[in-house]
Amino acid sequence: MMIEVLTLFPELFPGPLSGGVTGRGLAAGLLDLRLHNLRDYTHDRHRQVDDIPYGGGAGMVLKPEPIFEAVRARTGNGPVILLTPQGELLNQSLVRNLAGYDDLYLICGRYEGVDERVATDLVDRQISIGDYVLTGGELPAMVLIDAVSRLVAGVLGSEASPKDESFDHDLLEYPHYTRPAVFEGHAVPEVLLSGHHAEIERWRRSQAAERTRRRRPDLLDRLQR
Ligand code: 4GX
Repeated sequence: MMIEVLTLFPELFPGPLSGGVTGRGLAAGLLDLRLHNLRDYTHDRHRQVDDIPYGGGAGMVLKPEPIFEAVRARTGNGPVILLTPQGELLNQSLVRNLAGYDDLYLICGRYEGVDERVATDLVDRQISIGDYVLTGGELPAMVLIDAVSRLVAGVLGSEASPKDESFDHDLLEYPHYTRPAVFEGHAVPEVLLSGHHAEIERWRRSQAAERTRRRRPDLLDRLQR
């Protein structure tokens, strides 16, 4: 899968994506991360990417022309995505959908944001990684790339399958334990040491259901709809 990123700070990439599963995906060429510096799509002497907002107010807004020019120069034909708190919330079902494309084009905004015509007339989707305010779209882009990458065939090794995990059945994960059987006086639940696979399965299901009910009742509400 090819993932292109348009940003004022290409040097932030691959950043944390260089380690672990994503790092191996990149090294193996299963993921092809291509960075584009927004400033390279300006033509004036000052390479200006931002301007003051019409109507006044604090802060600067990214100009439309360099962003439009960059996107029009792309080679891929998958969705163009703007990372923004105004977007739809990223969740595992959206991640699965995005993982189905051969390529993605991610636009990272800075400052107060981007000219609204980027949102209305250029991008295919606007995506938010959560209801909090960051300083730019680069960390959200990395979050999206990480989540999508691990679903790309071959990226996640055989050490873990994306099958029986949290959210794939709309529940939180059951608790995991490893050795020692007693740590600082805290024992591993007996059932896990029993070797009764059917009972273990039943216990895990009930733990997953109970912690979802307690911690994330919103996930269960969504299931009922
Ligand atoms: N999930 N931010 C983007 C600038 C901006 C604002 C509006 C485009 C339109 C965020 C998030 C996030 C802060 C990234 C504002 N760019 N992005 N940036 N949460 O907080 O995605």
